[in-house]
Amino acid sequence: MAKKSRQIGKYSKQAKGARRGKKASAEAKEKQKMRHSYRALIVLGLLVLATFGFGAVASWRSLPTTTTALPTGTPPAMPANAPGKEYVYSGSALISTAEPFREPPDDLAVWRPGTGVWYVLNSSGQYVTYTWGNSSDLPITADFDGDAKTDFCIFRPSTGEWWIVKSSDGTYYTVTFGASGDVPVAADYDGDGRSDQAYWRPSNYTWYVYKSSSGSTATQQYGTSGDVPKPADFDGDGKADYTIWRSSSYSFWVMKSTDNQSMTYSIGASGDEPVIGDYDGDGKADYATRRGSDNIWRIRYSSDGNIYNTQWGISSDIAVQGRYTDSGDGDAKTDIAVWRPSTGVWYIRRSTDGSMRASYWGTQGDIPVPAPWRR
Ligand SMILES: [Ca+2]
Ligand SMILES: [Ca+2]
Ligand SMILES: [Ca+2]
Ligand SMILES: [Ca+2]
Repeated sequence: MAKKSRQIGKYSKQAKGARRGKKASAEAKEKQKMRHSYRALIVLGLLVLATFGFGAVASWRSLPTTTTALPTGTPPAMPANAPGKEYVYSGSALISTAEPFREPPDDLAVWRPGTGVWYVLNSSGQYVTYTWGNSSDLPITADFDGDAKTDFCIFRPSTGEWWIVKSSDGTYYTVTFGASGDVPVAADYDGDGRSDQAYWRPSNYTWYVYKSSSGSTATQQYGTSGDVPKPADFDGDGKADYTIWRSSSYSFWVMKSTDNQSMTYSIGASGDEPVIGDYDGDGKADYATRRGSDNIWRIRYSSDGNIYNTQWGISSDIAVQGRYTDSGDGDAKTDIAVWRPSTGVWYIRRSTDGSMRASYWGTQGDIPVPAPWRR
């Protein structure tokens, strides 16, 4: 019976189809349309999945890899400036801060790119460690909250982000200022006692400064292709001057913050390295170079205009000139100093009497970050 029924059914369908040939053709078209609709739906679904999937992967890939949680909100208000201080910079490093009662010296410190750990040694022989940043970041030594203590900070070249831990209260914030390829040149350009986020763009030789005093951005084209930005206060007004080192003519070019006039000074020879500091302690940065072949530091004192040559270190050393202090050296002058990566030893030439202080701190692969950490 069942077989017969199916046969009948088949027959019936065929008969029905024969009777309604035109309608069957229309139905087939309708079914085809539906199949197309289903396919369209499936394709749309796949597209949606792909979009969300890619978005998830993209956002996962763009997550920062610092060891702390993502920051939220806008940077908090900065504390008021402490007046009456004078700041001297070497590159982005604050090398001297004059205060009414105490002048903070530079502490020995290194940053370890592999782990992102900062190791800061203070003058009492105590040390602190802090994990901040990863291997592709650049360590920055600057005082953004103006408490005369250096803040833990990294600049992320891939995104132009500054990740800053304020020494005043331990909180952190990020600022996006700059882009891939820019050179960070943090310093106090407006002279309010707080470092400003700043970068120099090699493609257009332009300085971009996010002024801490006003929150506005200053731009200034200064320099040319191949130059190296090294901001420092050459005219001694407490404001960093746009400064570049031109190795092709072994010359410094400075745009003075006092009158925006440019001045230049040639010292050394091709291949020399700029080692700006305030070696005579008069509050003005001095032109200085270091040569790898003879390890001679050539320093022009701003106070008397003379050039003083001092041999110090070996060519594989890293220059870490700064104002270090110990029992035998407590003046305001920058000390000639090198850090030896192979041994982790700092060789500091005391500005007071030219004697040597040797201190072990750091290991091969570290980046020296001496600054007034005061921890
Ligand atoms: Ca600070
Ligand atoms: Ca400032
Ligand atoms: Ca200046
Ligand atoms: Ca000087």
